[in-house]
Amino acid sequence: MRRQRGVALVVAVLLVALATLIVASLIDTTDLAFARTRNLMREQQAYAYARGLETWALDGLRRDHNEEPGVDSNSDLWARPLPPFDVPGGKLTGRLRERNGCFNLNHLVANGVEDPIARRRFERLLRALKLAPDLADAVVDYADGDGEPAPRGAEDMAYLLANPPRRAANQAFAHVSELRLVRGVDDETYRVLEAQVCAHPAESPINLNTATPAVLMSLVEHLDEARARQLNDEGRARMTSIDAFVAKLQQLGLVLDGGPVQVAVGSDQFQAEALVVLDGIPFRYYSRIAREPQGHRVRYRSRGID
Ligand SMILES: [Ca+2]
Ligand SMILES: [Ca+2]
Repeated sequence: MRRQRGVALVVAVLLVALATLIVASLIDTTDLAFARTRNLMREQQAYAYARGLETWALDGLRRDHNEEPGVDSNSDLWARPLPPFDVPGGKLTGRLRERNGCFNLNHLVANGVEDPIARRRFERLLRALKLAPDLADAVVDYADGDGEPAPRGAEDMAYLLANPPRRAANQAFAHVSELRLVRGVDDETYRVLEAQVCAHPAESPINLNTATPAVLMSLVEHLDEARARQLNDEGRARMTSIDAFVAKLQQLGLVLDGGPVQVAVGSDQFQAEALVVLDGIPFRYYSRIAREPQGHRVRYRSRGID
């Protein structure tokens, strides 16, 4: 009799435990569903704010272009970050950056064939970054139209033997991260290069006002880092013509290698960035904007990473 009462007690305790578990999981599911719905709503809201900021950025770029066409620098009005301001549910900040201060990888190959001026400049960039200049062979091979490897280069045969097997793209770079696929570009090389190169349309020039010291060194033979930093003026350089840059070089006894090709004092690639924080949840949005003869166009949008 005592044993039966003992079993009944254990069963009762187990039932109570089970019931508690079920109720707890029900509450948890409700909380989770509530959180999920709130997050979805906040995401929609954040996206709407980011699109608003994009419109602000496009408007600013249009006005800037009308005021002084063809000249852009980091001291322009559009380059000032938007101070944080309150919106229902949180805070919003934004900024606009130009993206022409880099070496455009797509200058290296024109109509499927290596461009000798861009090739020389790229080799100088590699030297300025303390990387092997013959890496240029593999980068050009990856993008040029033929299947003939340069002496230190690599085409399909080398890539098909790689693990995993792949092929040379034999076309323009779509994104800088494609460099990771090029033979000889290891993690460290990529990390160094990524900060100095871009993969814009081939006609997109290097902006001399925003070019980093390393990119300036790529354009001029014998330009050392100290003088490149002087020309860059800590990112605040503001020349209104290519001639002004050439004149500064002349004072230093230097010349712009290749002449005024693939360079400019204006930008045609921009990035609008929005950071929206709602209920403590951060949302980051990026819009790539191209300045084209017919106007400004959003090339692509991304969230989280640029
Ligand atoms: Ca090729
Ligand atoms: Ca080739």
